[in-house]
Amino acid sequence: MAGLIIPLSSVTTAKTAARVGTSGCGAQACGSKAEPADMPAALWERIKDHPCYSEEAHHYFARMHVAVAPACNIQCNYCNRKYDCANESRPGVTSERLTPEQAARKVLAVAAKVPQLSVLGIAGPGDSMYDAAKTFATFRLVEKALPDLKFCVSTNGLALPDHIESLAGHNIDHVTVTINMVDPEIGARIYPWIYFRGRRHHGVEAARILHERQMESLERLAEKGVLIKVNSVLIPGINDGHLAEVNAAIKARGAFLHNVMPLISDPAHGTRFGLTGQRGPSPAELKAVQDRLEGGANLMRHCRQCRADAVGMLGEDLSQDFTLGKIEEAPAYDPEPRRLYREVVERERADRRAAAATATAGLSRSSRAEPARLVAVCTKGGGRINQHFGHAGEFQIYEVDSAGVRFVGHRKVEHYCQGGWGDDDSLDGILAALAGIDAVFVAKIGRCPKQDLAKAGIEAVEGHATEYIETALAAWYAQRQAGQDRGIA
Ligand code: CLF
Ligand code: SF4
Repeated sequence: MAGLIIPLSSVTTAKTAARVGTSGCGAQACGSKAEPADMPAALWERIKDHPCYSEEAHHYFARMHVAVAPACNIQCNYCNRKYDCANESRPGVTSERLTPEQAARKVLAVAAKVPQLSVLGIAGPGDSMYDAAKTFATFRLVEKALPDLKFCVSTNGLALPDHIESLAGHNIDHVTVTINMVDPEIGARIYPWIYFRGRRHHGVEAARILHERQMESLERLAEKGVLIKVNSVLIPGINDGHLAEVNAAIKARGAFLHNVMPLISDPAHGTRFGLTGQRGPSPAELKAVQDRLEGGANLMRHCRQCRADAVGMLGEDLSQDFTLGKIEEAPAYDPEPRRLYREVVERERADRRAAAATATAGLSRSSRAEPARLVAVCTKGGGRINQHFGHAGEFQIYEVDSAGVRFVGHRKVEHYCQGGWGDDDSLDGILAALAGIDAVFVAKIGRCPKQDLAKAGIEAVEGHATEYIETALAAWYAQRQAGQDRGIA
């Protein structure tokens, strides 16, 4: 465990190494770029430290899930829960199931080592509300020791209407409901069955019951003032053309955020979709659907589709460092590092916002319209370019044009650097993941991968190490605009 402590200085010098459900727990508007000026102060207070509800917060704060809810009351064609898997990073996977008491111990152990921790979520590996007794017992134990932690649950919504009062009573302010359809005919292609009121229902009838319970959940949560996020799994050919209707329906019922996630489909996972060849969307297809939804319910674009026992920053997975065998019986917890960390972050994010505003203001002044560019960034957190190319387990993707710099997603990759040397197989995968990208911003990169990127038409940009992402990207884009203005780009 020694060496796991993530230092406060990570915010400015980037020492956080980074890599990271039920249907997942797992914006350009609130989810992605919201700032205090975009909303009432009281609302900002509720989301500003939540790494899923605020895109800005995900550069600074961590969440953890405890896998106390193994049972589920529906079957999704994209789900196959695994309980002993350390290698897969996707919803429904966990290394071990916990009792509420074990979970509370684990939360204390993580809080003692990870000052970024701000949220405890229960996201399976089954359904947090079907297994509601374990979910609530866990929160009861944790709230005594860590009263400043935000609580979050993720659910398919079928059992949710039965627990609305209890959620409010436990101060659970953030609820995610996975809603993939509002048309039961489409639902029947996603859900083979549900278990409701003591019996199984199949096909369209099952999907209709689920739909009605999900809509009732949204309406009643909204009445209580709970912040609702809706997750939708984008399934090409099944609901890709339907998600605009879902977006409109959830917005009408008070959802705060809509998170459209790509279907993860692989025969090796043993899911029905994986075994029958249903493919997931490409990054470009995902972005196209998300772009089409702009203007409706606020979009979240930074979801990492976490494991049911995920620990750390969203792009990071420390879960294997906090298995039961590695944590103490009674972890010692000092709240001071987390308090100090939040102070540092408040200063840092204000500085970053000011720097970004200045940098992007210059972009709109160019007389020539340079086309929008897609840029990949290597970052370990803090909103800075602070990671070597070879160490990246994911790239954060930004779109830059004369209107500014916008976060649009992330792409996971295998590390290029494998203990001191570069891996050509990984590089092939990285180049495929970077399809459509114009430039990669890195803290450092070796000569060989730089040349290979150049051959693929991707510029590796090294000159902005440790700078804020927005500042660096705006400067790079402004240079291209200047070239356009001089007729040389
Ligand atoms: Fe967990 Fe979900 Fe709460 Fe976040 S995750 S229960 S809202 S604390 Fe976040 Fe993970 Fe995406 Fe979920 S990145 S899968 S959206
Ligand atoms: Fe799996 Fe149940 Fe979540 Fe569907 S709702 S993804 S079946 S755990």
